Amino acid sequence: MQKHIKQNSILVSILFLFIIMTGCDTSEQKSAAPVNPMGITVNGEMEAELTAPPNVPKPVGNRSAKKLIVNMEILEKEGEMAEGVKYVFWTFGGSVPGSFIRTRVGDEVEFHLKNHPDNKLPHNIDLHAVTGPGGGAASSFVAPGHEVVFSFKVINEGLYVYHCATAPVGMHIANGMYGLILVEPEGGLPKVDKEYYIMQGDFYTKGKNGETGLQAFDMQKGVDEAPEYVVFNGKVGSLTGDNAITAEVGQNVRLYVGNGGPNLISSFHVIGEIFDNVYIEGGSLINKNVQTTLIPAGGSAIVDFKVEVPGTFIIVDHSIFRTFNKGSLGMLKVTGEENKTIYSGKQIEEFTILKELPFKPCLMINLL
Ligand SMILES: [Cu+2]
Repeated sequence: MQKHIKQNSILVSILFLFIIMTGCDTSEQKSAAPVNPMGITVNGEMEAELTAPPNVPKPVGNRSAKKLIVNMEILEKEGEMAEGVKYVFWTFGGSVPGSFIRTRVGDEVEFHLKNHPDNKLPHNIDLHAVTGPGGGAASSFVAPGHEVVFSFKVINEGLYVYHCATAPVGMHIANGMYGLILVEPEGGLPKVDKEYYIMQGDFYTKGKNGETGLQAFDMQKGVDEAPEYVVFNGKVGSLTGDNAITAEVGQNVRLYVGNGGPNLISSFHVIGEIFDNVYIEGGSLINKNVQTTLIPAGGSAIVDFKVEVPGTFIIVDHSIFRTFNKGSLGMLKVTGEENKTIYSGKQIEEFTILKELPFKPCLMINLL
């Protein structure tokens, strides 16, 4: 009898513990439960701010979900690929990459896509942020002089590529028809001091790299994946000299980086910096302390880093011939106080006269 009572009391204790533990689990799950985007109701409407690279629109911050009107016009226009090299770019909003679109999860986007009357070809848009067949492509095919309207609910946060998906798709993308749409989470991304928009693309001209004059698109080079130019923001030098992006020592910098392709994968790197955070492939997973991040064609990454010392930091595709021979070179210029502890600069420059060698006494070898 006593044995039974003892067994029962042990069972009751175990059951009690189980109930407490189960109760704890339930409350934790409740507090960590993600917001269902489909349950977010929109509150009013606004027109989306659109920006040309390297600029991005203002952060969404704490604004509520809205009906967000995007007015975008496709323009086929002649521009400069490199000094003296002209090219007819096909653009979303007049720039390569196209206008940056900034939304938040739960927004209902009403997309107005116009094809300028002076354009020669029909186009459309496939937004990777859209959940639906073709990412909007099937609903957005538009002839020159016409406008189409379609709408979508923004369900997944992240940084997404958009591009033209009209045949031949490779040609439309290769002519510059791509850009980025950012979907911020509820309450927005963590604040930083400076934000920029950079997108890589590979270009296929009839003439070899550097051949001047108006260059036509070369379909065979596109098929062969053998670009003459690999550039950031649509041209050689888009982010160098006076076009360099800037920051001050102590600031946190965020780069929204995309890769339009159409063919190449980018090994994105900033020489002399380490990315504190990388939102891998533009999604929600954050990797820390990254030197080079891989960005697939039709993909993206968000990189954050604090700039600690002044100087010019070179932005590259670390498939390095592309940088020094095909154009994928940008600059981040940082101004402010030196910090000799973090980086000393050149400390010693020694010279040795090698008297024993049959050189003239004035010949010196720099040991550094
Ligand atoms: Cu197109």
